Amino acid sequence: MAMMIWLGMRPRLQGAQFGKRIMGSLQTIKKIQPLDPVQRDGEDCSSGSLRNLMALGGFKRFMSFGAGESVAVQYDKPSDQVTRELGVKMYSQMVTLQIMDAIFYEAQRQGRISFYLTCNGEEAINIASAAALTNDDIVFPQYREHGVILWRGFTLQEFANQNFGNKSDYGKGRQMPIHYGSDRLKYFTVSSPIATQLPQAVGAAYSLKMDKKNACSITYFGDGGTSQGDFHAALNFAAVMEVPVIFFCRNNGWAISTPTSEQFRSDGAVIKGQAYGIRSIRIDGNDALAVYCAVHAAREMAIRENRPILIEALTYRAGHHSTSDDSTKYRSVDEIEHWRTARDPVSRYRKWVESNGWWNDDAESELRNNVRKELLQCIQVAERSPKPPLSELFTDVYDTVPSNLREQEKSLRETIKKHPADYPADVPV
Ligand SMILES: Cc1ncc(C[n+]2csc(CCOP(=O)(O)OP(=O)(O)O)c2C)c(N)n1
Ligand SMILES: [Mg+2]
Repeated sequence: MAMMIWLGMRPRLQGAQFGKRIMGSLQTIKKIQPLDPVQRDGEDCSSGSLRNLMALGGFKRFMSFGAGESVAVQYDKPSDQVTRELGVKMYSQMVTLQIMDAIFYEAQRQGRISFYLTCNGEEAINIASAAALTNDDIVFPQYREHGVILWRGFTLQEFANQNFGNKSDYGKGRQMPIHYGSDRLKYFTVSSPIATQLPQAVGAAYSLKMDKKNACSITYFGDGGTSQGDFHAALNFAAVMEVPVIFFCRNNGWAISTPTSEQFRSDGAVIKGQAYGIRSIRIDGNDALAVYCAVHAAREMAIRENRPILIEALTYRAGHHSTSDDSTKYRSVDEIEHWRTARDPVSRYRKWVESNGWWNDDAESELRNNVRKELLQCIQVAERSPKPPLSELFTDVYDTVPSNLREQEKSLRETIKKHPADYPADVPV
């Protein structure tokens, strides 16, 4: 790859020696900033300080380092890798994601759906990482990655059906909104308990390896997810079993109202990957091109070398945690505003697309109008569509419904008969 330079380094180079070795060995690595905690000896390297570094524009693209060997990645000309067609598609999907988030959020506020959660501020992570995968790769999401399934072809109607829990929802209305999933798109259904998806992704990667498939699995999780036992078990298994899995950590600074500084004392997630012997990369998650290049490179390494890769993307949760949260109660409005404007990944990426002559204001308003129109139409259809019947509440777990579930169904029907006003009138009993 002309634009990407990989450096295999000897282990345990410290501080300035480490930096010199990189700089000395290849003149082209000029843009890499000292991100590595080893290089920033003596400084406070909590993820909070890295975040400040990022806010100050402290690093341009990304740099990575791994256990036992250090690997540096840089690209000078992203346009070599991101063609016009791909670049414009990525931008269009980021805009679609923004519009979708804004409209579904409003629909919840109007009481039309029970819950919603946006990925505001993380659009680059969502779309650019998805763009770097192939459709054979298997995705294990947390819940703030609906742009990944959007990229894979989940339609606006499918999103609306899930959020309205109607009879066309693949989960048959048994889950809260935003619990998307699709067999067709190799996207495992969102499951709310944090980090359960990580060991599952490792198991799937192991099966891909056994079957000698040219594919990897990828699992997304937040900074909060790294405090779960499942995170540690998954990393250890993946390292020892040498499986092609990408651990994608969205370090957005918050786990609901808990800032990263109160979640852990390590230097973010990247160091945890290293501790398990996993090659780990830290990137600027608000830089779509960096995300794309990192996932593209990680995928190649994971599959070619049968090894796990961890990517920690530094970003900021620019929205509330969900519609059940008001984040102004625990963080300043100025901080949120800064990230929503000056650090917005979508307008930042737009600048690059525009600078290539691929986009303009007319294209922007046409896209926004079309997506808005289509989504409102899908919402109308989803809202009018019948709900799944009550009997579906008890199916799909067991091959034959066991007696205790049959009893529960009977008891539920009797209760509904006694108190019909307390049950939704639009669910066929
Ligand atoms: C095992 C478990 N514990 C607690 C929760 C409640 N919970 C839901 S989301 C969340 C925060 C997760 O934060 P993070 O992983 O950083 O993801 P983010 O919301 O920032 O994208 C918590 C604690 C849960 N769903 N599962
Ligand atoms: Mg978080």
